[in-house]
Amino acid sequence: MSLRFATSNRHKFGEAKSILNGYGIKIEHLNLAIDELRNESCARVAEASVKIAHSRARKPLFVEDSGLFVRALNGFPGTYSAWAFGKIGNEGLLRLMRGVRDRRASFVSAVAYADENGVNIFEGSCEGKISARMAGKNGFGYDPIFVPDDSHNSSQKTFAQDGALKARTSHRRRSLEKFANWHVDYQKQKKKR
Ligand code: ITT
Repeated sequence: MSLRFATSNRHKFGEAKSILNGYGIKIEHLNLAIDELRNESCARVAEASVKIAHSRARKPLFVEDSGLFVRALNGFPGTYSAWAFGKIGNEGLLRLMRGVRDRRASFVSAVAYADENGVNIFEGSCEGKISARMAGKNGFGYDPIFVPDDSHNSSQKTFAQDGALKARTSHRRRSLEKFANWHVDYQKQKKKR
């Protein structure tokens, strides 16, 4: 069984490949340029994107929309995370957070799958904090400034410092696990019909 993942982000693809592999789901990369909907919800953005992708590819596929929601910034950059990262990067976000005591933030991921039966959405999130400074070289995007809340992370490592911590606790891990469990079951039901 092989599934198509439409994304322009090779890091997302790599993470999804290794997570879904654990469920026996193989994925293929589909590079489709999709203009994203402007909306503050990752689920709504993913839903709109997967409809466009499915209408073009006409094959079962999924997309993932994600973002970093910083509480003291009223959820910014949220669904504009990729754009904001390109404009101000981690340095800029740390500047916006200078002197801010409430450092809580969450990463959110929404996976949207579409086939001839319609669209299904799976969400996952990871709570954490924005660090005081950048640390670590792994991962991508905001990983060097995000410290997940995790009882095994007493040394307050960022995602970029601890790839195993990210693989275990990330927003993407959680949304994809929900998707994988559903998909395995869905395939079984389909075969019975
Ligand atoms: P596609 O839409 O083509 O899949 P994209 O990178 O543009 O790729 P999004 O629109 O979903 O994806 O933007 C998500 C951005 O949020 C991403 O580019 C990063 O800046 C940030 N982000 C999401 N997940 C992240 C993670 O696990 N680690 C670090 N930053 C992340």
